[in-house]
Amino acid sequence: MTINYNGNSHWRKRKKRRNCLLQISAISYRDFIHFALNETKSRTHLLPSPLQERYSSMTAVDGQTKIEMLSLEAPKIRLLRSMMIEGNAMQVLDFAAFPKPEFDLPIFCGNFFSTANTNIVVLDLNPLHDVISRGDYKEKYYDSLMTLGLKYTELLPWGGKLTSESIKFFSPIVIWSKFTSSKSNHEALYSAFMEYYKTWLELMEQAVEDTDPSQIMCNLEAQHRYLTWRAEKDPGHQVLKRLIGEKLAKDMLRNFLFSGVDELGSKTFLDYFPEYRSDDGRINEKRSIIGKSFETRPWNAKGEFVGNNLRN
Ligand code: BLA
Repeated sequence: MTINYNGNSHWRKRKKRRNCLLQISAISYRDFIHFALNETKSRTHLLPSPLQERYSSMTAVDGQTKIEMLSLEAPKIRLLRSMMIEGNAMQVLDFAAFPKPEFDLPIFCGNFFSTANTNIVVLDLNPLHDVISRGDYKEKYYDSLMTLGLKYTELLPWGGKLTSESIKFFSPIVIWSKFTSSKSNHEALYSAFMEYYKTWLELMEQAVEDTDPSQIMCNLEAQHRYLTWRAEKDPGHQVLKRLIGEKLAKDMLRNFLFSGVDELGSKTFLDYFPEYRSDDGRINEKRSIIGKSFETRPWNAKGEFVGNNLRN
């Protein structure tokens, strides 16, 4: 009896200590979402999105990983949505704000994938228009944000080679990083998220509606191209497929995460990215045609592109 009791008690203590360690290392992205929603509410009028009814929460096929979704709209925001995944093995946040096409605002992008040890993060105000060929767009939105960018890209250093095609969707202040889980790294990510999101909201508040129909069309097509890219090639696809099956994962990508891909334009993925056409006329399943590039950060402190191996 006594031996048994002692044994159990020892085991209970070990279990408690292990849970405690797990709690310290596992990040929850719930606070990020609360912060973003409160901050948005204080600056604009949020309305529910019609998507909310269909996409709210689900449990993965493992019976324990939870997926929670939120979607809203505002006068200048076509869609503000988040997806949070919380399981024993992973925590994920995909948070995005898509402006209405009357605005040439960047797209807010917070994509964080975490396991007990590793974090893969992209945080950016993704440019709606190409910052390399459109110097005016870079100047309008990013020149004044370089100090902010430099502060956080030092704290959360460049994550190494990535799908080359992705680089055109990123801005000179993108945070692309991979790091081990620690309190200080998670705190740095949380402050970066807060500052980047507040910055995006400020740009949103200042944004003046475009009235020229050709400019609005140009914004619309740029957003549609972005949605088309992500709905087809997002790295989250494989994880979602494992969690909820291919059919639901595809539905989630096209109709929730990148909603608008079937409504904002009629061009197809291959119209925008013809290099992905395979011999049988279908979309090449590879994520990248060019391959991975950019071992180091391809922008200098002024936000000028210095990666020399970008084709197209
Ligand atoms: C990896 N996620 C990556 C990588 C990038 C991104 C650049 C490195 C691999 C690569 O080069 O493709 C993120 N890529 C982006 C983003 C854009 C882009 C944000 O082009 C926007 C234009 N990631 C998620 C979600 C999950 C996720 C929601 O955003 C899970 C549900 C997982 N991302 C994930 C995993 C990896 C990854 C598992 C490592 C495996 C891999 O390289 O594919």
